[in-house]
This record gives sequence, structure tokens and C-alpha cells, in this order.
Amino acid sequence: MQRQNNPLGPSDGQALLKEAQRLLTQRLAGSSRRRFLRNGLTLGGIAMLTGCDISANSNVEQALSQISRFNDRVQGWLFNADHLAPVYAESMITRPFPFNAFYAEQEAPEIDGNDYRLEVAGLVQNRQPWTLTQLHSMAHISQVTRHICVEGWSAIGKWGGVPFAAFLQAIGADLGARYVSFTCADDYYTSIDMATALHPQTILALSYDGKTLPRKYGYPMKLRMPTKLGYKNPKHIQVIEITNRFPGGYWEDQGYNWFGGS
Ligand SMILES: Nc1nc2c(c(=O)[nH]1)N[C@H]1C(S)=C(S)[C@@H](COP(=O)(O)O)O[C@H]1N2
Ligand SMILES: [Mo]
Repeated sequence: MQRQNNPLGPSDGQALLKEAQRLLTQRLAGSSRRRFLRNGLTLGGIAMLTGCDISANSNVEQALSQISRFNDRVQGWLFNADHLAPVYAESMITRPFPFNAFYAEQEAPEIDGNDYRLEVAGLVQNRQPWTLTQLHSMAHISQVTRHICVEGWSAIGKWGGVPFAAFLQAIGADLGARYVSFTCADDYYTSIDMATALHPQTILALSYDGKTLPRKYGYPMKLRMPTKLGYKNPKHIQVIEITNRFPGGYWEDQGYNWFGGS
């Protein structure tokens, strides 16, 4: 994945404001449920809500990041825990399923499943690390869903694993905490809101297309969420932490929207 170009190159203030408004309407235009926001929120209104003086040129970047934080909250409010992402027939699976990471496929981490332990940290009752055998002994589900990458592609795949809500219960996670953060075996990290963590289609995926999750797709496990964009779905997970401190993410800290709903 290429690093996103800074959309705020040198340019005149009015053009920047226009661009900010365009990005904002684009983000809010995701579904008809959100349409009222598109009609109801002006850039001036957003400036008031975020407490930023957008008319000052130097503040545009700060304002955009405030807008993004505000947008996280809006998406959080609009997220419906009962609303399911579409599922597809197995015949619709994209073959071959694309690989993506911030490096080339041959550089994907090589992990020995026998030595592997999934670490659990933060606001949990049981910090005991997990072996793969223990994870495999939990009840599994599988689903065929669409993965959407912000780089402009999407693909349908089949993932199987442990419903993440059941895993969170098993570790005695504080389900009232705000965030679940993931540290991966490469240098990747990301984090999600608790409502998405508990969503019935969020799974700790150990298999792809009925077989052990291949190295390129995140062996030994990834978090699969059809309700979130690709970059929110961490592969090669090593540590799961329950926290109230905002953890950010690899792409999110470079400007991608944190909520990242799809
Ligand atoms: N550990 C790790 N997880 C990651 C990434 C990464 O570089 N490292 N890239 C993300 C992005 S941007 C995408 S689109 C998907 C790609 O997953 P795939 O290889 O299964 O298609 O993984 C996401 N999770
Ligand atoms: Mo992506």
C-alpha cells in the first residue's frame, strides 16, 4: 500500500476549504441513513462543532484531523450492532484472493505455530497467553464476505474462526472498555471500537477458504470484520489489548480515518 499523499499541498485557502468539504461529504455519503448529515452539516457547522477556526489557513490540517475525530464519533453513533454486512455464495469467492500489506508478499512474517502464543493485555481478567490448539478448541463459524481496501479494490473471501465476542468473554475482557488494540508480528498495529469488536460477524479468523490461514493472509490469525475497511483488519496478530487509551493504528496515524467503517 502506498502512503497517502498529503492532500494539503501548498494551495490557496479557499481551495483547501472546498477540498475539506468535499472529503467530508464523501465520507458521510456512505449510506442513505447518513444522508441527513450531508444535508444538515455545513463546513461552518463542523468548524463550530470541532472548535476550530477553519478560516485560518494554517489550521486547515488541524481542522481536518478534528473533522476526522468528529467523523469517528458520528460513525460510532451510527454503527448498528444488529446490522449485518452482506454475505455471498461460495461461487462468488474471488480467486486468487489479493494479497496486500505495506511490504511485498515474500516479506510476510514466518511464524512457527508450535511456538506461537497469542498475548492478552490490558483490562482483562485472564492474561494467560493462548496456544493455537486452545483457540482451535473453541466453537468456530465461517462466513463469505467482501473485503474492501481503500486502495480501490475489493474481493470476496471465506474466513473461518472464533467469534471475537466469545473470545473476549473467555478472557474476561472489560466489555465496557472503549478500544481493542492489536499488535502484529510485522510492524503493523490497529485498533477498533468495542461495539465492532462485539459485532456477530467479527471473527478471530484461523482459516481461509476452509484451510489453515496462509502466511500471506495473516497466519496464524487475523481479525476479520466485514463491517470495516481492509486496513482495520489486522493480520499476524500477536497481542490483543483492551484499553480506554486511544491506540491509533499504522495507517490511521498517517491520516486514515480511525473508525474506518465499510
Ligand atoms: N499485519 C498486517 N495486517 C494488515 C496489513 C499489513 O500490512 N500488516 N495491511 C492491511 C490492509 S491495508 C489490507 S487491504 C489487508 C489485506 O489483507 P489480505 O492480504 O488478506 O488481502 O490487510 C490489512 N491488515
Ligand atoms: Mo488496504
